[in-house]
Amino acid sequence: METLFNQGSNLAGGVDRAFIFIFSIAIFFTVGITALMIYILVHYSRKKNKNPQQFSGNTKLEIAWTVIPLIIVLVMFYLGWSGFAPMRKVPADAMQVKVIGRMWTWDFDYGNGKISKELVVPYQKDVKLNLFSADVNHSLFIPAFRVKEDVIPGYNNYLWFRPIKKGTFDIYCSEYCGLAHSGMVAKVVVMDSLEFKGWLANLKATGNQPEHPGLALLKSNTCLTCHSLDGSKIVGPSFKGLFGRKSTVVTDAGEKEIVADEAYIRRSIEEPNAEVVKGYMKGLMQPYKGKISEADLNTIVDFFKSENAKQ
Ligand code: HEC
Ligand SMILES: [Cu+2]
Repeated sequence: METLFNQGSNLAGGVDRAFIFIFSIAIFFTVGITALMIYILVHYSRKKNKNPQQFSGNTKLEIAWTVIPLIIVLVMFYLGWSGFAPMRKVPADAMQVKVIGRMWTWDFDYGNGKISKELVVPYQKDVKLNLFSADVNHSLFIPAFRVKEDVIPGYNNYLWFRPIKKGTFDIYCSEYCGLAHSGMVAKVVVMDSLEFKGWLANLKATGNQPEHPGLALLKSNTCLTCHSLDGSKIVGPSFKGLFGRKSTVVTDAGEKEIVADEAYIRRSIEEPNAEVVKGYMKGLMQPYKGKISEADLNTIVDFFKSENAKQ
């Protein structure tokens, strides 16, 4: 069972049991009812039975078709409940990892500023994931572990599991969360606990740095729904490496080469459609002139500068 169904966690068996039972019942009735229908169609056709028969009432039959389905749904309930109940009972000594979902990436925070892009966990150890969202609704889904929980802003959700198989498994976001939702994927890596200790010790502490206020402004002005920070093109060009980047823009007077300096970035925010980056559509980005204060513009430009200095 474990290998046939690729069960990666202690909770997978309970989920599979309920699933296989319900699925088998569904197959049984689909095949059975279809066969019975065909049989009745042929056997009671008008050719063979010229005069229809009338009959009514059959207590045995009625009891049978009430009691049998009742037993079946009660078994379904029992299997469903016994698979689900342990998912909400977290062992007290579980290792805790904070998971932050945001458009469109996952961060796994091991404390002390150690943040990883991959969820790495020790083999056969109970792990509790504390789920937080930095923006909209997401959902953390690890199919091989049969665990899935919503990640909701302002609500502290959690899930737990004990990995029973070493290796690398997929993590998905399974709540539609905007343009690059389908790219919101990560991996969970299960390794020996010694190996895990080494990995954690080597993980550089990069977190706990306060967020740049310019980044906060990009988020609150929804700039990041159209511009990525990681180099991928969404609706507009990526902000990665923006400051100092050379590109071609289309203006009313034709094409020209620009270097994204402070003045250009300001113009691009205040009047984006005067100089349109080649390959992108005019009119998608609304002019922010008058909508963003002078001070905020400075902060945003400063963020782009500081990002550039990091590379
Ligand atoms: C509806 C989608 C959308 C939103 C929201 C949006 N932009 Fe844009 N942005 C674009 C598109 C498309 C382009 C490319 C066309 C152009 O240059 O006008 C662009 C271009 C830019 C450029 C020039 C990039 C380059 O590579 O030269 C900058 C800078 C920029 N946007 C900043 C922002 C900021 C800051 C915000 C939030 C205050 C924002 N954008 C919000 C769609 C958007
Ligand atoms: Cu998501």
